[in-house]
Amino acid sequence: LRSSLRAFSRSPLAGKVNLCKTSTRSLSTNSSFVHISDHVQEALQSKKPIVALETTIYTHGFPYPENIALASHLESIVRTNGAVPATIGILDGVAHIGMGVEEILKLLERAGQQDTIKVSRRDLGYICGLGLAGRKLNGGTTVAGTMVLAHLAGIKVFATGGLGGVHRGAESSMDISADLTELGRTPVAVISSGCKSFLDIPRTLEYLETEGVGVATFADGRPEKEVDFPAFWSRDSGFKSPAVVRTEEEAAAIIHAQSSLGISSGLLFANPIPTEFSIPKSEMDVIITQALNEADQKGIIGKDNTPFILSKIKELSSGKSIPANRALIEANVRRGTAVALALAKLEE
Ligand code: PSU
Ligand code: MN
Repeated sequence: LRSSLRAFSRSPLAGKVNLCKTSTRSLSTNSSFVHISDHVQEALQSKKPIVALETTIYTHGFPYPENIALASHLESIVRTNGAVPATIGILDGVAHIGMGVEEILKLLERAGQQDTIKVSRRDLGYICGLGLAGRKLNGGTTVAGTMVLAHLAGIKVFATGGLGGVHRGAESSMDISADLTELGRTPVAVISSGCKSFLDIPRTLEYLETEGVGVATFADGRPEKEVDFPAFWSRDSGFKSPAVVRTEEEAAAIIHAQSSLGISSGLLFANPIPTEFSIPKSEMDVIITQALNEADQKGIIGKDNTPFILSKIKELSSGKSIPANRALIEANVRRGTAVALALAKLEE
């Protein structure tokens, strides 16, 4: 092993690998495609804890102007708990890591408009390339898109609401969110409330296992055997979590271990919705079935499927799901911030 490592260190690849490693902390802000804000750059340099935040939830989830209130509230949760927020999104064909207030306003006020696109991994080259060519589009980044950009900047912790997953009927539609493959290939830890039960939760867990993604749910005092992988509005999904963590320190230690071991896949930490906001699964199931039927009848597939179902659910629950949605995102951001703080301590 030692001699092969020595041989490797002399090979031309070695320099490149090193370059890659160090460049994550010194990526130029002057790229035509990526802009890392001053506040995020400063935090990276001084090794302050940073929490990445996505923008598809604002452009394709919450309507304007509620999305603005949520965005600024989430940033303030990160700040008041001692970390630096990095809201990530695309403006005029440039990927912004750490958006400022004006930039957030500019992206979010065009939520729901045709020219504000939902940007997953596959769309990043497209939207940034078009920007260079003079067609300047804006976009909200999904979990996958946000992970790619967070990793580019060297950010390891990312908090959001819900994760994409394997859709019901995926055995014929093949609709599996790119969030899952992204978790398989990009070393960023995502804190979310699991995924919505309009998805196929057991198959989502199987897929994550195949992709080599560590999935652990916060126990919140429950005995390990009773901890389900959460289903967004409901704390329980009927499916056990593959692993359990008790504290944010444990989560941070896992991130640190995985990074020290050189494992390049991501991690998923599931944080069940606060009990007082939890909506019983039976209640949500009725609404979800109706939303799924409608999407099916209307033939809504591909990237439009998730936003369509989400807005249908909102409509059918007559807005009841909104406070729950907001509460769980806030709880995830709080937890994500605590994980980032604990990780920064380990990395001192
Ligand atoms: N699930 C939610 N809320 C969301 C999303 C998913 O409960 O806002 C968004 C996230 O940005 C996620 C994306 O990454 O949808 C997944 O979309 P798709 O299934 O098309 O990959
Ligand atoms: Mn999909």
